[in-house]
Amino acid sequence: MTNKIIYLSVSLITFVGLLAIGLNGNLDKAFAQGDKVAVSIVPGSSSLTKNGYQPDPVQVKVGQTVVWTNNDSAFHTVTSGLPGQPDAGKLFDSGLQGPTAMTGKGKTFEHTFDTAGEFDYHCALHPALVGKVIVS
Ligand SMILES: [Cu+2]
Repeated sequence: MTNKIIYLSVSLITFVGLLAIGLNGNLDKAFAQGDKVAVSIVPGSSSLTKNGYQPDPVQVKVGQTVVWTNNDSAFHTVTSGLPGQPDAGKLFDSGLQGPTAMTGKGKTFEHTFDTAGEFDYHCALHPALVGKVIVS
């Protein structure tokens, strides 16, 4: 009788433990999937020299994903680096064509930042439109 109680207790504790590990794993996964930070390309940003991307700078943690949404009626890009620099577009670029091109309102582009640092970016069509991502 005592052995049976011990057996049932150990089984129950093991079951609860595995359940907790399973739930915890799923929660971690759900958090990682939802770990996105939004930046808006605001209406009228074609003629703005600051705060065309909002917030600016945007602060994120290593591993987080920035999701830019074009809330303007004009075509914009999210292009890494500063305008005219040799490394422009090397790290990320929504581009001028293809599925990631932010041709109009509601278009989104995202990039996951895997290393800490400060990352300038700009719009290839409106070089005065610049922003920065600070990853810590
Ligand atoms: Cu633009």
